[in-house]
Amino acid sequence: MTLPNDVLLDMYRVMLLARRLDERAWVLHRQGKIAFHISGIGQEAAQVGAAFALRRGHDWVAPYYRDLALMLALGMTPRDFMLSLMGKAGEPTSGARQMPSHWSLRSANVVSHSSPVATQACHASGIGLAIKLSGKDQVVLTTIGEGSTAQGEWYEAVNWAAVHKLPVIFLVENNVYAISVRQDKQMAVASAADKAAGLGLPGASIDGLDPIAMHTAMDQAADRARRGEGPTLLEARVHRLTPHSSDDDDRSYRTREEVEAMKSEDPLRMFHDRLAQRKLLTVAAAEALEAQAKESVENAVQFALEAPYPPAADAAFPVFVEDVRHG
Ligand SMILES: Cc1ncc(C[n+]2csc(CCOP(=O)(O)OP(=O)(O)O)c2C)c(N)n1
Repeated sequence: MTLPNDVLLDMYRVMLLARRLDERAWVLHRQGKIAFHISGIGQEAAQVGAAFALRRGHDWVAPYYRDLALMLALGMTPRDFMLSLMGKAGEPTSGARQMPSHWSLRSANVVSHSSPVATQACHASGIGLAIKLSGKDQVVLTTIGEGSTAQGEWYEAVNWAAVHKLPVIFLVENNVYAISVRQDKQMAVASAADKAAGLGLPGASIDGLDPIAMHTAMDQAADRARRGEGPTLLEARVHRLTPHSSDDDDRSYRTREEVEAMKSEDPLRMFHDRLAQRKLLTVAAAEALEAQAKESVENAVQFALEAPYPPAADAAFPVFVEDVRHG
């Protein structure tokens, strides 16, 4: 499928916005204005390609913490993100009750995930079963890092979806590291997609630095799911261009040369160059998008800095229910 020019430009716009927001979050962390950040820099193309292949607002999504670009593509705003980073009142992902980047967005059927990795895959298969039982034509996308595909929950979720032909797309964003642990210490196969063979569903490994390739693979997987043919396992090969999180120093487990080599394949810059070569993105248009992204990021930062914290009296609600009735 050939994507229209305005869609390609919109993909670039979202990737750029995600990058600038993410970079700003690192600065806020270094300034002591936020406590924690977990970054998606380097994974934007895979996420945006995937999101744009969904019927946004109709399909369901059970994402993982690195999915800032995916969430923006689904309609989350920079203000929502900044409020959640700062734990301010009105932040939509958890009402400031858990760490940032646990996501949730009602308007796009995005369900929040738990901190134990891989549990979102079980949520996705459960939602897939509900969709199948109700006869709707929705699909569920769930994303995960390759290290987390070693978890029992992930195998159970994929197995269940394959057995019952549920409309789920399992997308593995393979950035080679699970914090400090390289892929060859996480799995005995070359690609996370190879795991599909033993579980009875199709699997494919995609260049996750290319949003168009990603979109094509996702589109086919979504069609398959809507036809009732069941789940697909996709691996997007991506780079993690930052440390695992703001609490991590990646100099202890990877060389600067390795990171620099990855930066030479920056998906944002590569997509920019591709669109420019095809004369879809002029210098003026690229500058305008930069200015827009910057303005929207600074506006969100200012808004969140000035926003109040939630009242302390609300801290336990609805975490603990005070009035429990039995029978
Ligand atoms: C069940 C469980 N074990 C350990 C952790 C701590 N933890 C958080 S992220 C992470 C690494 C996950 O790596 P991967 O799945 O490859 O995703 P990436 O962070 O590389 O995108 C670990 C071990 C956790 N949150 N949950």
